[in-house]
Amino acid sequence: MNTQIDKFKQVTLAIGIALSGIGSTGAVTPANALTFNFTPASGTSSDAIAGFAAAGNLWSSVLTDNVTVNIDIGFTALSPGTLGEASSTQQQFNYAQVYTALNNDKSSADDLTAVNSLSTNSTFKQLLNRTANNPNGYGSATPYVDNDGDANNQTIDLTTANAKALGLRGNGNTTDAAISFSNLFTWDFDRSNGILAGAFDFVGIAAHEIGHALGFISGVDILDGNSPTATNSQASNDDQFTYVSPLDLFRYSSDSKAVEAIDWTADAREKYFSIDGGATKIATFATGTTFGDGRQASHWQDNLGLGIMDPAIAAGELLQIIETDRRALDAIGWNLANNVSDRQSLSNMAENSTGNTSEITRSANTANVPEPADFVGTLIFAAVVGDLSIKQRRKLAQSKQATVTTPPK
Ligand SMILES: [Ca+2]
Ligand SMILES: [Ca+2]
Ligand SMILES: [Ca+2]
Ligand SMILES: [Ca+2]
Ligand SMILES: [Zn+2]
Repeated sequence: MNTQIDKFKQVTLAIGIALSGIGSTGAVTPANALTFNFTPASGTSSDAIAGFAAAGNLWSSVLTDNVTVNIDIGFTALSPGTLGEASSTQQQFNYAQVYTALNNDKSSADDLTAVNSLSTNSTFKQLLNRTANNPNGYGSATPYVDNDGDANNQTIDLTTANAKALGLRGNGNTTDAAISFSNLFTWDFDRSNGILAGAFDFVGIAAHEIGHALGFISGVDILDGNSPTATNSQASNDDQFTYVSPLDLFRYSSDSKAVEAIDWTADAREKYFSIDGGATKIATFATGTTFGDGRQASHWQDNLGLGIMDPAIAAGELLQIIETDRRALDAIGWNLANNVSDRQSLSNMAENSTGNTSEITRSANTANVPEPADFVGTLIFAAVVGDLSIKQRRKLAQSKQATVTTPPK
């Protein structure tokens, strides 16, 4: 009954500017503050600008890294049926750099567990499928262990905001994400009195998009969108898929756990977030638009109330940042605020006074969920994963220039 929130683009790579800005971060931002620098397109309404600011505040209340995230925002007439568009800027690093950064960034018990689960070699092992050189056959869906140590076993693809949280790049003027909402839909900009039936939670969905920018992404969407289908037989070798995200380092299945590897396959087997090598399942992930459950892998599994990174939402529903979301962001390099549940209850639980964030689910909003007739039929963020042509990415990955490419608008 829910409608899909978005299709999140992972289009742009910024190559070769690692570490250039480090050392200047403390000078421009106050201590322990995650700040958002929103740049509205001309014509963006004051409601929308305020809505983005409120969404940023939801994250600033739970994350404390000295990071400034630059986001271009817009609120305009998009193509019919498109709720909004979003994309992030991403940058690739060697796995060893990311491991070291995660290790240095530890600030919670979860961080300790998470880093302990990671490979201490310069490469990592993954369960993979659908590659041209799958030993089970060209493009085969049968998973295999890829531990050959080549490019996709030693590269991590981070959103630039995530890289900042890990100290892998400094604050700067680079656009970290671009988010546009359609003004052709009915939005509720005010969470303080719940979400109107038939309207969508602007602040919650903006926070969802920001969550992607902060690093809640999976490169499995790249594999899912660039593997052979009935109409396109082209597969690529494993070493082309250098898009494992930090969150993917904690993506497991029972099969991958058995071989002590992360699960980076595109198929519908259950995948889950685990910070202890797959032993403990914190929450399940969506598994892919083409070969998975129909939702982009850069989300929690649909319809289980797993958090703000749920792939779908009903009109009238209030989206919440909950414990699962915070644990994911914590593990990939963000620092959680102390007493985070108290702060959450003040800032994020607008219509619920029971206090404990982790226990608040969609049921709090049941009264506001409209009848099916009120749902908007297609509510899809525009970019399709299939647009993420491997060819384009190859070209970008090979241009090792000290340039930054901003996301297409
Ligand atoms: Ca490989
Ligand atoms: Ca309202
Ligand atoms: Ca952390
Ligand atoms: Ca951090
Ligand atoms: Zn999304």
